[in-house]
Amino acid sequence: MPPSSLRVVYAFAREMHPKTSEVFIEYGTAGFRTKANLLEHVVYRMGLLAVIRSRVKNGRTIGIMITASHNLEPDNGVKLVDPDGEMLEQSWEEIATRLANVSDNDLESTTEQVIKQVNADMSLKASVFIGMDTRYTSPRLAAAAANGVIALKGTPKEFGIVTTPMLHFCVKCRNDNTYGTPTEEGYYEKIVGAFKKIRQKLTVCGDYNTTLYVDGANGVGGKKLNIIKKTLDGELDLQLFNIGGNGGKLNLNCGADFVKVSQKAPVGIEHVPFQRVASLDGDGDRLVYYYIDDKNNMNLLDGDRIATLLASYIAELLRACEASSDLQIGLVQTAYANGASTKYITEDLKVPVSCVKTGVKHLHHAALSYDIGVYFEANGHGTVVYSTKAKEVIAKVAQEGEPEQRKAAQLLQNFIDMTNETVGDAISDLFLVETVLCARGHGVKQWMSSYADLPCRQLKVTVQDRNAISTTDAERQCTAPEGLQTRIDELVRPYSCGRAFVRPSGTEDVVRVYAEADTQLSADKLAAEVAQAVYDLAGGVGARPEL
Ligand code: G16
Repeated sequence: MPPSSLRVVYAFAREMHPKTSEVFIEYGTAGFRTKANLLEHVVYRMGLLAVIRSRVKNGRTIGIMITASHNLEPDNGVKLVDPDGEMLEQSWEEIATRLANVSDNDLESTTEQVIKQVNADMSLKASVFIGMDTRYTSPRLAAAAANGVIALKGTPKEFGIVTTPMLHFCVKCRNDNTYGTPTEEGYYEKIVGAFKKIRQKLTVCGDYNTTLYVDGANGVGGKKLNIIKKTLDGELDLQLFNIGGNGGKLNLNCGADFVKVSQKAPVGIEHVPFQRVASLDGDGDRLVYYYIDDKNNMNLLDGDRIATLLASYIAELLRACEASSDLQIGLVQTAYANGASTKYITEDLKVPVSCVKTGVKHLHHAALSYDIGVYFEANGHGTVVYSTKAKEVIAKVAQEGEPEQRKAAQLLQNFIDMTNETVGDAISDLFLVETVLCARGHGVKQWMSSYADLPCRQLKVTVQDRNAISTTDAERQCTAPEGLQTRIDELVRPYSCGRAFVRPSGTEDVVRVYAEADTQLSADKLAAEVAQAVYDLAGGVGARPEL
């Protein structure tokens, strides 16, 4: 593409997707996220960037997902997906931020600079897959992304409404046809197909029952499960709630984030004591479970629980294959992981744990250092990644092992097929969890009994500039503003099993506060005290948090 053709980049921008806001926007934890009306020019520019990225990757397909995931309806967002279905390489986030913030007048020259900087061969073909969630602002933004792709003579392919993990899956399949077929149907075929295969090998027993309630957060995940439900041949009886309709609003008082953060049951769900409920988030990339007990208490089974459940089952199958000494399994968490889960993983499961910064991109990267890496954020965002070596060892046992070993290895192969290895995926994770519970004949009580969570509380504080907060040590220590960490240390000291940290959110304009302690009362009090310290020392706005 000759440089003169870049003029069209400006023409499209000025005529169709002008930059109308001076608000600086940054590529954060999961791409750009803000009020939807501030995003059109940003998304258009990400269309341009996706084409450049595709050319740098020799014409391999790049993904653009229009979603603000767990955020409420007025927000929206955009993120890029790399050829292997992973999040955009981190070194490109600065480029994305630069391109998103230049004026329309400087867009052509900045695009040219970026092309030179990354050494993109603009004569190559470029392919970009575009997906969107159910927000009413998403179609307009998806069109802006497609225009960005067209402006640089790339080929956009629109997938319409899909879950975020489905788009990641399709991008991966398009670039690696051994992984699956790059369509929504291809996704069902692989993930749901593997679930059905594995269920035929298991007998429903013990306290496991096949009825599962689902909170769809009024987003895309519930809608897709409604399609899947009809194909399950009775292996799992999905009772779907909050799947849009009935005036339910996206992520409002429902969905995985609400359930995890508020530690309350979502609205819109019938309560039956000890009934398993799976709660998805708005774009279907997070999953937590909960149940209400006979005393009407809410019991949360979050990302830490899912991680331990999956890791222990995989370890069990590896032992049955007699492959556990050949393959190193490891677990990756963030600072939000409940202290009790980390203790259980290291002391009982004897699986090594690493702690990294919030953001699936960081967890995914760390998990790749193990032969089998299980990663989950406590908020329910995670998956399992298997190295080529792991897949080869398991395949060999499935072919050549003794009968019992072969059986375990074949189960493990189905388990791998059921896993969306590209990114955290609520639907795939739901099938993985249901498989383990069914294989063990466990209901929620047994699942819950593996360890006792330390009571915890999360709060949000609004400050003038959340970037005034800096952190280190996987966000467990605060380095700025001065004095805040010393204050947090003083506040934590009197509490038994006390722990607290603060960090700026990368998806909302807030500072997040996390605290845990030996009782719920103490965790709540500690969180409120730390929130006050943030407010006082980091420029709080609005009402001061109350104790
Ligand atoms: C995104 C990220 C997650 C992260 C969450 C909250 O989730 O993908 O890794 O934990 O945001 O991030 P923060 O605390 O920085 O706001 P989602 O489900 O919203 O895409």
